[in-house]
Amino acid sequence: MIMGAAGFFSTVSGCSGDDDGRSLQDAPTGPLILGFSQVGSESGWRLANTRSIQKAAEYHRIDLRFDNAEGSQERQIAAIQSFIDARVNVIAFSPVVEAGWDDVLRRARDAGIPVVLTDRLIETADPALYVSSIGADFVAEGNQAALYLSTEYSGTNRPVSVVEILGAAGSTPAKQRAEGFADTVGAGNRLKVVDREQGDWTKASGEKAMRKLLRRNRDIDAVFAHNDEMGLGAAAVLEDAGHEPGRTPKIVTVDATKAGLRALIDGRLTYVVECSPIIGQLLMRAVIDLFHGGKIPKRVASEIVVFDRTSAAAALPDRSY
Ligand code: GYE
Repeated sequence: MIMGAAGFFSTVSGCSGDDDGRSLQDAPTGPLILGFSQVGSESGWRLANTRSIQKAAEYHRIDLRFDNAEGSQERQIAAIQSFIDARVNVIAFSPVVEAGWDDVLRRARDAGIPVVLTDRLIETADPALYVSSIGADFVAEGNQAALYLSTEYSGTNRPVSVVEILGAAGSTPAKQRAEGFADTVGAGNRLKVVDREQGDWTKASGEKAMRKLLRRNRDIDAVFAHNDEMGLGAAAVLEDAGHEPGRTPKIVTVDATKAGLRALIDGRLTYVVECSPIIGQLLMRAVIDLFHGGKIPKRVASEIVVFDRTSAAAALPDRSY
């Protein structure tokens, strides 16, 4: 178990590197040069993730070449190629979507540059294209959201109508939170996801999605929004429509940003599942170990933390994001 800056992360077996876990790469003489391609600036979570990576690189005196793709896969691929051309020592990135990375990652491998995935995953037939992935268990986050609602309605003997606002299409958190939520809903006989609408992680997309869901559905007992921003957008629309968001309907979100926890304390959200963005130290640890003989776990996953109104009030003063 590794203690990250904002919680515990556990490693999964299958260390990269040769048998005794010796260094995969010969250590460079000067500072390590890390090329990092970030998804964008779409949410409070993402801004905290960027700050965590930049602060950790500075702390460890790693030369960080940082590119913000502002949501474009094409720009992420171009940034990774530029890191290859600049012959950085190591590349890391959070893939905006799962598909379409094999070609550029093969070029990184051909150039002898190891790649670390952060936050999200890629679809590939060749998992050797990256040495490690550091991020949250998004399926478990979806499980946890549905488990909360299932428990809340355990005394109800009627079907409970849930609507879902999805994160950006094709991204690991959107796919896996939906998968985890559906698995737990399907395991019971009370909750029913009666409708879904596509969002893109922003508050505006949550507002737009909730307006459409309200037009299509008369009775909504609960909303599951894949992140705080979309949940807050949904709450604003519900409030304008005369509902009491957080109570009728209940609203469950993921991330646990300060804005999310404040809304939880105010009663406008009902339950929040944490997904820690503070992975900078873990990334730099992996980068340093890659060149200085440490063992590189193939997977480092964060533990699940959940918040209700009481625990949010206790946690908020010390929140770093
Ligand atoms: O939930 C959302 C951000 O990849 C886990 O992306 C991250 C997600 C997070 O925009 O707020």
